[in-house]
Amino acid sequence: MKIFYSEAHRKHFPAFEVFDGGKRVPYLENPDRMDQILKAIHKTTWAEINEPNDFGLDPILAVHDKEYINFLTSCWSEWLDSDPEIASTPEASVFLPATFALRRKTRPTKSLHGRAGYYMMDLSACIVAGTYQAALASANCALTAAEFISHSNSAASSFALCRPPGHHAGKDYAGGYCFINNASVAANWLSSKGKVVILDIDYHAGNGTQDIFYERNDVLTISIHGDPDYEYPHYIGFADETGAGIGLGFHKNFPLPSGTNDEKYLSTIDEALNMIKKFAPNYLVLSTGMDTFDGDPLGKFKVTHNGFAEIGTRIASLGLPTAVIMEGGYANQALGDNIVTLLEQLK
Ligand code: SP5
Ligand code: ZN
Repeated sequence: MKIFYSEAHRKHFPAFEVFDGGKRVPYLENPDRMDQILKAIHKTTWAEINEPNDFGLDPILAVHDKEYINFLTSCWSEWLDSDPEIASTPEASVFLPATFALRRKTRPTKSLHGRAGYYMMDLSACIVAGTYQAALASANCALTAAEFISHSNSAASSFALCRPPGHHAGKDYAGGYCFINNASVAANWLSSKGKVVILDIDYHAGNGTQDIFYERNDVLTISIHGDPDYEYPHYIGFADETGAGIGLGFHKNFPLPSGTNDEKYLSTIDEALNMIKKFAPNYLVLSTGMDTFDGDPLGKFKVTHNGFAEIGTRIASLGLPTAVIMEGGYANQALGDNIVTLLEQLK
């Protein structure tokens, strides 16, 4: 299986994030996640790791707002320029706003903070010097994985080992460790070549992906996740959100209870797969988070290692060209083996 991976993710390693209550904790979405995955991948016989190609900004700007991308490009240097002492103060070693734009009747204002609170949805998408470069390389991994499956005639799969992840990033906002919506950029790129479905199996609702395709009928989006009634991102991912305009009926959320185990999860996968078969897409983009794992520090599901193998088997039974896009998963010790067991079914 072709795997697309860039070392650029190492440039994005904020010292901390902020949890509810204002607690500073070490950034859970860390480079060690990739090292664990690479370690497991190197143990297999079928993996072929490649650098991504550079697609330039056009396919990214086909999904994201230009001013938002401009903000990501320059905010770190603007932050440094705002106070020459900043780089050496541990308290300010990541860039985060402390005021957020409420609802949509707001606008980005000129100041750095006026754009930051507008373009960011929470306190877990910390920006440091290398964030933008890492995010671009991550998007290129997804695009290269999409390009690979578009060229092969059979039901080939590819794996984009993306970091930072993408599914919480919307057209004009970052959040939840995500800056550029890698899966959406890849799916949108593929949509000029055929019908695309994005199936999001990260533990958290794929709010960014939902927003981006909500009014489109050429890309079906499905997300299986912890019910927003108790889980982040809290305000989106409910069962009654099914698309709008011509996109009505082309989005589906499966909010699941805390404690969801393999059996419950797999029966939900089967429902999702039935929807996908009816849609009859040409390509599958699989937003793959491993944070549904029993033991993930951010999740409340109980999916097991064997569960991931079975999820992979059932998804593979669709027989679709599949670009697997890495999203979340924070039980680093188990992360590599979990993703590899899923990939093994799709190779
Ligand atoms: C890509 C991805 O999986 N992003 C997830 C971002 C989740 N951020 C949520 C932060 C809420 C922290 N709540 C702490 C509970 C720890 N027991
Ligand atoms: Zn997640």
